[in-house]
Amino acid sequence: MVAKRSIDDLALFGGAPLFQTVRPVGQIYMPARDTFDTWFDAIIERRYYTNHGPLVSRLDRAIAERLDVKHAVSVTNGTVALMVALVALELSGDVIVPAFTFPATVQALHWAGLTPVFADVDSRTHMLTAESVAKVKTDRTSAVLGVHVWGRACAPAELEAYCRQNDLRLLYDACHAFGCSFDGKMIGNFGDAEVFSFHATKIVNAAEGGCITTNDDDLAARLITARNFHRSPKDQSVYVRLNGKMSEAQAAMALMALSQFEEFVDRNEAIYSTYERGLEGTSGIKAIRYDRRNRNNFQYAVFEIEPESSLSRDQILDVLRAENIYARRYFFPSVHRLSPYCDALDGEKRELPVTTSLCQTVLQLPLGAQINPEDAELIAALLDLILENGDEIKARAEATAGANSLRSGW
Ligand code: T4K
Repeated sequence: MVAKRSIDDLALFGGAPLFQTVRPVGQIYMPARDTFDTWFDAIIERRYYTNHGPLVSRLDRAIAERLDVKHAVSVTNGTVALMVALVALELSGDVIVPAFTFPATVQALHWAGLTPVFADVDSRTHMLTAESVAKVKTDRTSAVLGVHVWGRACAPAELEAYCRQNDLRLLYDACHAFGCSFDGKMIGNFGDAEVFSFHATKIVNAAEGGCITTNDDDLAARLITARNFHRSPKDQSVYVRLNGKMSEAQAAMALMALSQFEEFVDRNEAIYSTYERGLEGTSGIKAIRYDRRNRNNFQYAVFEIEPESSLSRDQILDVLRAENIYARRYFFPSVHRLSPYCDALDGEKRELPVTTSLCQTVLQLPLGAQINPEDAELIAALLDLILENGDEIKARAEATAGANSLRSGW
């Protein structure tokens, strides 16, 4: 791999791609093959594959210990974790939620028979604030579902105080935030409950997996029944039923990932810091920084394309993609612009100006097992070249647009 020195070298204009193989967004960390075999051989020897097996119990204990929380309840994935938590919280009516999130956050509310009410997010943190929540709260509001976007905590002190004063439950989607802390306290301890994802693209890779944490004993008891068809002793209840049980195979993968967690975080941080340093002096792009006083998992390298850039975020993505750099727009489109949610909104409620703007400007760079700091250095240098020569790239791309299959139009 050789750094590109001029825009003539860009793959968009016929040069060889910077990378021969794709550099994706997504953690995709896997254990060594022999470690994997050892754990899976043991499952096969036990001949016990699901229904609250020993590895799931061990994982629940390991998570509770690591996050310093009383209860951890593992389930099949992060979306199911949200569904189980919402059912166990026994909510009704409206729940305030950001539209700047993965659709699963909102789909889980919908599934649980609740009405999502969107609040805008803060332009600096990309998350809900007590002020934005207060703007949309009504008598029908029963809870707030905050999202710890990019692994940073979503205003825990502020939102907890607001929810207490207004008699609302507070649930957090912490799918990005495993192993992160805020103000000396691990994420997993905030609100009534918090929900994590162990999808392959997350730092704890169980292929699919998820977990709910809480310090509330009664809620934990309800979570445990809710994930297991919400069975009553005589099987006579009419609750919404759901199979959310995690399998032994998933638990084994999560436990293997936990045993290497610090190593993954260090690796992520080295890549993230390379991007941060490499793009420090580049105009038109801004890093969303991690507060080093907290623990971070550095899963995401998030940048915003600023107004002075002559190329839009989507045009930059096209240039990168031609180089086999699969940077992404997260989240796009925002959930309030997706059907059926947009159909139910009228007038002012459709306007979430910060959310809408972030969806046009946020750029997520590759970070994880398939990237190393040397790749990140090359990607940062390439972005610098792209942003410094935006006008010329745009003019050339527009002139050749007919000959290229450009996604966003130039
Ligand atoms: N709340 C939030 C805030 C979330 O971000 C998510 C999920 C949830 C809730 C729900 O949690 P889960 O129910 O998923 O546990 C991904 C993931 O599927 C999803 O877990 C994640 N968030 C979401 C943000 O992203 P895609 O459609 O973007 O993934 P995909 O297939 O495009 O993969 C990304 C890159 O990783 C690709 O370049 C390919 C590569 N990849 C992917 C997989 C799955 C691999 O190399 N190997 C793999 O096995 O959704």
